[in-house]
Amino acid sequence: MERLIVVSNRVNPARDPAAGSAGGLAMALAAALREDQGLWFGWSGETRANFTGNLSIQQIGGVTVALVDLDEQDRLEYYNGYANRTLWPLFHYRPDLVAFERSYDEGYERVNLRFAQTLRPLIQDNDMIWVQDYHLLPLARELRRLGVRNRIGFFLHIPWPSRRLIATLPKHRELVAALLDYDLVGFQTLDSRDAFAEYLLHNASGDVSPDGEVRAFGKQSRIGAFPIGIDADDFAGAVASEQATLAFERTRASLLGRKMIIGVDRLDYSKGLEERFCAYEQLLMDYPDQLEKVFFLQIATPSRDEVDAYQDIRARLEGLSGRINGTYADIDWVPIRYVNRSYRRDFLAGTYRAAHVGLVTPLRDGMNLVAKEYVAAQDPADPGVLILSELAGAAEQMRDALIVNPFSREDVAEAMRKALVMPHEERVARWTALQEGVQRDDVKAWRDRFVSTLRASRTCQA
Ligand code: ADQ
Repeated sequence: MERLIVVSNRVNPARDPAAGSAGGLAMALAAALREDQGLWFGWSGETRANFTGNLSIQQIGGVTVALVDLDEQDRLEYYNGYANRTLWPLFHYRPDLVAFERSYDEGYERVNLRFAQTLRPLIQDNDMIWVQDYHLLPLARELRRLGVRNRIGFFLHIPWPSRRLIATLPKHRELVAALLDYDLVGFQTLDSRDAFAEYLLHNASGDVSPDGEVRAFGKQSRIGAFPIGIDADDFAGAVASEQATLAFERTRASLLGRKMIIGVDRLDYSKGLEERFCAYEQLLMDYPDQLEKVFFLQIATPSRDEVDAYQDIRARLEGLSGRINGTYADIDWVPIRYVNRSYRRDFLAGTYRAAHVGLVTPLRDGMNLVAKEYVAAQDPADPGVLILSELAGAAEQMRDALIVNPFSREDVAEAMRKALVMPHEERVARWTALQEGVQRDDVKAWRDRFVSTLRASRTCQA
C-alpha cells in the first residue's frame, strides 16, 4: 500500500481540532493526514543531553506520529540558529537581521542528517515522502545518500527570495543543489517559483521548461506553485459553533456601535505590526471623522521568544500602542487594544466575524492564512472588508481585497477609511468573490494537487 509520510520540524496536530494552534502549518498538515493512513515524522520539541535517535510513535488527534528528541546544541544551532536566525530573516527580505555563523550551518547539516538516519528505517518501498518547510531543505540529499529511492517532495511555506538575496548566503549553491534531490519542489506562489527558476537559470546555468521541469547541477527535478488554503469545511464548523456565537456577541456588545478593525498574527517582524500600528495612527490623524467611531484590536501570539529580534518587537509594539492610546483615548474610548495571547479557533472565528475590517499587512509572507480565515468567518448578508498586503502570497489569489503597500502608512490608512465607509453592495460583491476562492482552493485541494503532482513526477532517481 502506498503511504504518505509527512516530515516537518515540529509535529503538533491539535488534540482538540476546535482549540486550534498558533501556526498555519500545523493546522494544514493535520487536516491533510487525518484522512490518510499516513505518518507524520519530526522533532518532539524536547531536548536531551545526548542525541539517541530513539523514536516515540503515538496517535495524536487521529494522526500517527513518530517523534524524535534532539539535543540542546541542535536546538541552539539548528532551530534557534540556522532556521530562525539565518533562513527566516533572509527569506523574508531582512538581511539586516541575518546571522551568519558557521556553527549554525553545521548544526543545520547535522540535524538534517539525524532526521534522515532516524527516518530511514521507517520508509517502505511504496511510500511517498513529503517534506515541509525551510528547516529541512537538504533532507532529500541526506535520504538519497542513505539509498532512499522513493518519491520525495518538498513544500516551502515561506517566500523564496530573489536570486541576489539568496546569493548573500554562504553555501547558497549547495543549498539550492540539495533541493534538486527532491522529485518535486513546491512554492506558495508563482512569484516564489519564478525567483527559484531565475536562480537556476542565472546562477547555475540551468534549464527550466515552461511546465516546470528543471535541470541544473547535473540533476533534474520539477517545480510548481501550490498555494495553501485553510480547512474550509472545518472552519465553517468553527464559525457556526456556540463558542463563535458567544465571542461574536461579546465583541459586538463591547463595541457600543463602533466599527472594529482586527489584526491576528504571530508576533513576528515579518508581519508588519509596527507599520500597521503607525498606519492606524495615521488614520486617526488624517480622518478625524473616524475618531471615537473606530476601534482596533490586535491579537499577537508571542513566538520564538528566545530570539532577540522577537523580544525587541514586543517592546516596541507596547510603546507604540501606549503612545496611540495616550494621544487619542478618552474616558469612554480606547482606540487600540493589543493582546498577547492565543485563542481557541472557534472563539477566534466569532471575533473575526465581529470585525468590520480585517487588516492583514505583512511585509513579506509565504501565504497568510489569517486573510483566508477572516473571509471564511464573515456573515454573507453583512460581510466585512479585507485589507491585504501586496507582499503576502495570498495577494496573488485574493485580488478582491483592498490591496495595499504595507510600507506606506498613508496607503494603509486610506484603505482603512475606504473599508470603514464601503457601501454594502460593494462589500458583498468583493466578499462573494473572495469566499469562492477560499472555499475552492482549500487545504484539501492544496494537498491533493501537491500529492498527485508528486505521484506523477518521474523520480529523479529513476
Ligand atoms: P504563519 O507565519 O504562522 O505560517 P499564517 O499563515 O498567518 O502564518 O498562520 C497563522 C495561523 O495561526 C492562523 O491559522 C491563525 O488563526 C493562527 N493564529 C495566529 N494568532 C493566533 C492567536 N492569537 N490565537 C490563535 N490562533 C492564532 C507559515 C507562513 C505563512 C503560511 C503558513 C501556511 O509564514 O505564510 O501561510 O505557514 O503555509
